[in-house]
Amino acid sequence: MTIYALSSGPGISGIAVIRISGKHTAKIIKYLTGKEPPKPRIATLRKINKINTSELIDEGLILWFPGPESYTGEDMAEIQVHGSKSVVDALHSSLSEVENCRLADPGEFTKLAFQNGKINLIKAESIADLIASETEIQRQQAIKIMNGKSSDQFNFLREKLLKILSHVEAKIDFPDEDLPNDILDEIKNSSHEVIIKIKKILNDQRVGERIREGFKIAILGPTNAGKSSLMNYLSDRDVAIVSEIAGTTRDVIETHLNIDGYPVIVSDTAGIRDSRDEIEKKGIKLSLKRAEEADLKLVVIDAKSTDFSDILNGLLDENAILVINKSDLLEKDISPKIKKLNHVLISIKQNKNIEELILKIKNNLKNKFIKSDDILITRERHRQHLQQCLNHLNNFNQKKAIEDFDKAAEDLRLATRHLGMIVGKVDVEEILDSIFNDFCIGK
Ligand SMILES: Nc1nc2c(ncn2[C@@H]2O[C@H](COP(=O)(O)OP(=O)(O)O)[C@@H](O)[C@H]2O)c(=O)[nH]1
Ligand SMILES: [Mg+2]
Repeated sequence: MTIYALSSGPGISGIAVIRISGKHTAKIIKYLTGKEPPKPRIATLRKINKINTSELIDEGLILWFPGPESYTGEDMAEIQVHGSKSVVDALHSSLSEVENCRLADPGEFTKLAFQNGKINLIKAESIADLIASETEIQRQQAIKIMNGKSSDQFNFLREKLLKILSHVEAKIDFPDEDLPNDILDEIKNSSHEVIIKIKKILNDQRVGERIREGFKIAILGPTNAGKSSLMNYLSDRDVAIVSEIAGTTRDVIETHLNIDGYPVIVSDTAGIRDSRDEIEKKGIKLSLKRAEEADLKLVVIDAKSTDFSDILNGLLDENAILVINKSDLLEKDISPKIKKLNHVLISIKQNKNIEELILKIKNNLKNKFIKSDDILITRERHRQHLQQCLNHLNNFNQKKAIEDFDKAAEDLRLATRHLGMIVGKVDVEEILDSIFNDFCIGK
């Protein structure tokens, strides 16, 4: 099967790039241009006709990449034409007429690259991350991992485990031979070393995932405190409805922001109060769930409020900032009970003191995103395999007696397998689809 797809972005552009991959690629170029493929990897201007006619679609550059020296490892071509919808449609329609040639699925080019051994799984994921990256810090993380930063580490640990495994298996194959003491020591030291390394990798405060997915800020508090107003202020546009009618916001509203280069997802939530309205109650439940998932909570209250519910009190932990809004309405001091809590007093209406709040948010972000070269995990998938690997290694380490060698070997095999699954060194068909489905078509 030969596949094709628009690889550049949709919409009008100066140039559009259409990729073709598969064994019919050379034949397709011939159909389209009436000529043999040009010299490999040299951009060559050709007239591109509708298939089997001499009706010109456009003039464009053809790049011919004979396999296996191509992105997918198969014969490939990239056709650069003018980036209009009609040109791209005409070319697509011609390609669809070729037998055994079809539109690519999302991520299919990269999936082929993985299946043909051109890239490993981590690299495939990081290509998706690079394409999706919106901020500088996301780009930096994706490119480092694409360059093998984490694959190298995981492969290094896996090699170590394989070496231990070979010693243990030797003991199983030749049970009468005593393993020299230094080899037993080496097994112990090596497995201990791997355990310590993995623990260190896992103990990363999930910075990699936060960078990839965005740092989650939830705006919470009672109705009418100014939560939606704050959301709109932060995002510099009207994303949420602001109204004096309590209970206006019911669904969680999300917006993606770039604060000093840090990717942030802010959610505005329904005001927390006792409500009999079923829909509002559902909204309040969602708010509390957001509060649990958030990396940082902005608990907003009205400066004139005197009571402070248990729910709100429960939200104030080290990952929360208490924001007291509507300072413009204050005639006397805020209630002493609330005043003694660490807080920022603002007025969104009069634009007062909001800079201080933003500074606090930024400092919180900076502390959570502490730059470290030790960050190797960017997805829950990595974390789970690494944790499983660690569990099996711990089991392995607990087996002491010689009779346990068989079982110990099995623990090691499972540990090695989980490390391998991160990089894609074992049969991983079942996890492939979930990874490549995240891509867009043409990648
Ligand atoms: N006086 C005053 N009113 C505000 C301030 N911030 C928001 N409001 C008003 O308070 C009401 C409720 O605001 P909203 O953002 O919808 O609150 P939410 O229910 O917490 O989302 C609206 O009428 C806003 O215009 C402020 O700083 N001072
Ligand atoms: Mg609201």
